[in-house]
Amino acid sequence: MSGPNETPSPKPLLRTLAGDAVWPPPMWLMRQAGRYLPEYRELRAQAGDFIALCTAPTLASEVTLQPIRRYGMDGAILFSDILMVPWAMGQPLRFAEGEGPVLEPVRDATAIGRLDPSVCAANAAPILETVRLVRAGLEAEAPRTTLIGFAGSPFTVACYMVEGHGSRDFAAARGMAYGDPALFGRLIRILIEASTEYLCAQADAGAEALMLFDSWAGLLAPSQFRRWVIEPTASLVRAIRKRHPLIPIIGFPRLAGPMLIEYSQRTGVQCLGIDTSMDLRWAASAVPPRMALQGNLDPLSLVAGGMALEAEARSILGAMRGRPFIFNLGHGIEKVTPPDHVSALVRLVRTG
Ligand code: 1CP
Repeated sequence: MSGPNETPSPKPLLRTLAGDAVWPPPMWLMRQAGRYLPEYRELRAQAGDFIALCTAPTLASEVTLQPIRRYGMDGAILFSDILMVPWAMGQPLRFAEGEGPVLEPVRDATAIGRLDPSVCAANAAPILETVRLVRAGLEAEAPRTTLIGFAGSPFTVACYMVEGHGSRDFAAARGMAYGDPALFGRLIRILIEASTEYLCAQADAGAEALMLFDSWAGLLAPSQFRRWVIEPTASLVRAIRKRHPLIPIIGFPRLAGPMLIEYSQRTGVQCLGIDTSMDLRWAASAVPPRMALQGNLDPLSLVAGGMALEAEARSILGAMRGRPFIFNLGHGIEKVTPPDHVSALVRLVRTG
């Protein structure tokens, strides 16, 4: 972003986040570094487990840069995971093959009392080193690409911390939010503090924009959405802005539906990630006009490729022309995506 006395950034993604309707739109894809890429699978095999990969700066920065080299994306997202925040606060975590993340659940005051938000950024030192290496790599190889740091939003991270694993409904976490809101609120405040330190440290290390993944926001009833998504996100954004007043922040409250309107008005984010289920024209008409939108191609249309992909991508471009927009998926890329389909999509978006 540029202040009154600065020249505008030459980076298309940063210009879009500042409210310019850059066209053709900048693009990147959620989970663009990952198993669908042969070069990732090769490097992953060298690293051992997933946490080892996330905490090995040379390997993690290499993985982050792989899709930039292959496709010239406008955004490079730090290769890490939203669960590295609980890990950095001392909650035992492992990624079981084919099973997803497994944590030792925190469900009572004793377990929550053991979490220390003040050690998060220090324990995340290897991830912050990755940010430095990626930024240096981009300066050298892809000077127009923007480095995006990220964290999970407090609510979504709390879901995994309480549940202990992935879930369709996160009943234990949402149950705690109703049954013992004081305790759930304590966990949320710990996460706001840890995430503030962690995200500010990413910005200090060279992240140029930040994204908050709230993958499970859409599970909440409206009253709960206000209390556990909007208010904590607003506090987190305010706390980051005290130290990094200009850093653009992308909020992604997945499956928020019409609650997107309040989210856009009250959280202070500059850009909204839009999931696949949402009509982009509706989103554009419902939120402030200078607010950038990001999304929302169905990852399965990218698996299919051909005419189906072309029709979906063109419809998104047609709906978004003339407003600040970042082309992306509406959820993470599928493991079975042919890399050539991504090349075809990049060509299509680049011609506007
Ligand atoms: O073994 C492997 O290769 C692990 C697979 C994997 C990968 C590649 C996981 C485990 N995380 C990641 C990377 C990751 N996760 C990134 C990297 C950057 C990129 O986009 O390229 C990011 C931004 C995330 C964010 C993340 N992790 C989210 C939010 C987005 C979303 O997908 O909804 C969530 C919910 C997680 C938790 C998580 N980590 C990994 C898995 C399989 C899951 C989902 C678990 C579940 O709920 O079932």
